[in-house]
Amino acid sequence: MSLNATPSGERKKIVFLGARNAGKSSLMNRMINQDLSVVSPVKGTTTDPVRKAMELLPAGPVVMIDTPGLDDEGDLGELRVRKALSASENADAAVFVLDGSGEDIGHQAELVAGLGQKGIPSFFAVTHSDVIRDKDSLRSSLKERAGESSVFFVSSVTGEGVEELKNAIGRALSSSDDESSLLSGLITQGDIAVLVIPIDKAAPKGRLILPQQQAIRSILDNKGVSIAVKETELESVLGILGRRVRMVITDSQIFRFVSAIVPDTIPLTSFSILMARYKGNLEEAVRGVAALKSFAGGERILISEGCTHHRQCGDIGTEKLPGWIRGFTGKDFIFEHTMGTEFPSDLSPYSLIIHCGGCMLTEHEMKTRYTKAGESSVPITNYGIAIAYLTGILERSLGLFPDVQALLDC
Ligand SMILES: Nc1nc2c(ncn2[C@@H]2O[C@H](COP(=O)(O)OP(=O)(O)OP(=O)(O)O)[C@@H](O)[C@H]2O)c(=O)[nH]1
Ligand SMILES: [Mg+2]
Repeated sequence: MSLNATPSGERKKIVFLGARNAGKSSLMNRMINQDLSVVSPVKGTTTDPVRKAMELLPAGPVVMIDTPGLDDEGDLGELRVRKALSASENADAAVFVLDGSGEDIGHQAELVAGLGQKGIPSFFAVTHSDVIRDKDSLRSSLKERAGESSVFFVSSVTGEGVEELKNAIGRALSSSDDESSLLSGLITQGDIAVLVIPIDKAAPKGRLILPQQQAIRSILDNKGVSIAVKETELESVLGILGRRVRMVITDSQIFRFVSAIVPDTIPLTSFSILMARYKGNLEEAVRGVAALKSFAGGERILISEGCTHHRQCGDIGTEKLPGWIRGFTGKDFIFEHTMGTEFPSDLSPYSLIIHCGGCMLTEHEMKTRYTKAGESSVPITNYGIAIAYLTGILERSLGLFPDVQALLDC
């Protein structure tokens, strides 16, 4: 990812869903003004989700996702349908694409029934409007499933209705945007935040990682002062600034080292804890980590990362966390790992899920994963909270959030 690009986790996802040949790819191509997805009269042309990042005003950065048809058949077809459904699970808006020139609009609408009830803005795009004769009867047959305002007659040939649909999606996504950021409510004008950023061999060459960038940006947005140091410079900076420092934010992996340097009078937290709060799952993650206390040994623990990176020697997910857990509990466990968009559909074999901070996933995607864990009654936590817990400083690192800190006594 380039430094100027919007992180994928900050892009709202718009997914196009419908039967094969409904015109999903044609419509997405028309909306992005580009022949990106292959279009053909053959059913099942799109076999994998196709993504296109763009700016959609007034919502801002979005990613459009074309998907395979939901009525695909056979073993491969089933796999494709699963991919389309998984793209829809993580979407922030859904466009249900129906071929208005086909006889079976009711059946097509049936295919997407239920997918729109996830509390995300949904739109019915009736394609082929250039050849539809009786729009009124189609509109009334869709009325029961969709409000009048969310049905759009579009033509990917003439462009009819496409701008209107784009504007409606842009408006719906912008109104669901709450403008919050990593440090919202924690920093006010003039506050000094010291960020402790280790530059070790795990640090990417020549740049900062996303939670660090987002913290700096959020401090600037809130008119605060951000001072970034390596752990080796922390003591001298605190010596100069003293109690004028509003808070110290550190990388979780050097939590214990940093905690020994930062006086108790200065609140200390981590990028992971801020990220969990931002993504709306801090409380659950704090509750989830406590499960470790009750393990007998031999339990299955899933360690899941939202991004895909090259595994290094001493990798946090595959090596460090399992090592710390064994050390803390004195017991051994079965550790399993997933990366990127892959996440098990059946969570029942697991006794605990430890997820990364999820900076590459949207808030919606993270919430979906937390919801799935909750539905399967599997405790879930995140890397930073697990590390803080295993190193005995979770209570201190939650000092900025007394309500959540109180959960530790439960
Ligand atoms: N006249 C007309 N033809 C269209 C329109 N939209 C799509 N088509 C045609 O319908 C056929 C199917 O379009 P696609 O965009 O490939 O449909 P799809 O839903 O992506 O299909 P799969 O990838 O197979 O699931 C192609 O021959 C398109 O040219 C439209 O608005 N008007
Ligand atoms: Mg297609």
